[in-house]
Amino acid sequence: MSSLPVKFIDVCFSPDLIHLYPTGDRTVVVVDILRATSCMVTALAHGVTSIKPVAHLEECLGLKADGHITSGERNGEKVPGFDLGNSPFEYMHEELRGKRIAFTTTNGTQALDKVKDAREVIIGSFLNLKAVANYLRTRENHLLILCAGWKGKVNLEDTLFAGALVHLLADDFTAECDAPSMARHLFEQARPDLHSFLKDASHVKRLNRLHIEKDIAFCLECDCYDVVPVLRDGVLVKR
Ligand code: 3SL
Repeated sequence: MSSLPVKFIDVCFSPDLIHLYPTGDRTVVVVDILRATSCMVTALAHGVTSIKPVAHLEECLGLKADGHITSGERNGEKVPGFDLGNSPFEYMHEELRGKRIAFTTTNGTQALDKVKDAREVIIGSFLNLKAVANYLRTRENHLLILCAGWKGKVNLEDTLFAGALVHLLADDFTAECDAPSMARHLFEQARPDLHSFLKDASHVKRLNRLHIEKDIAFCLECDCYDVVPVLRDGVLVKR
């Protein structure tokens, strides 16, 4: 009787810890629930052709000359001179269909930059949770979930997503250290009402000051889109 090879799963709670994790043999799921990866998933689901994640503002602005829509934020707010900010609702507009976006954010695109040489990079959010889990079941690679956090610090919402994904993949992957079960326990506690669980989360408070409660509610909705963004040649496209 032949047994299937073991596939390992791990969770990195902050991009500042990424040096502890091998990525050359893994699929890395980058997650920034509020709001970068939720926006990326929404944009591709609504017909944007591609998203080029960039770490720096100047590089992003420079891509305008090349026909890109410039988008993103710093500290939650739209950058002066950019076409779009970082609300998922901005990425639902019909006129973005077929367009290429250049995207830079405080944490999400920085996290992506740190794993750009991984075997495979995909984008996760609650909006495409099941689609991501279904895709990962078909892959032979080991798995790392990278939480974008906030400026190197751990956050609750990305950890909850990691826990939700660990929960869905429990029969398919084997945990490598304690991080997956920590995230899963937290998710199981939060699961009955993610929104209430997160009401005192630091980034929720930060975003509430910008009066974007509806973004938070939307980013916590599960399985709105059957889309898995994958990084190909430095650009995110629909798989
Ligand atoms: O840090 C990021 O990448 C952003 O998603 C942060 S914010 O939600 O736009 O403030």
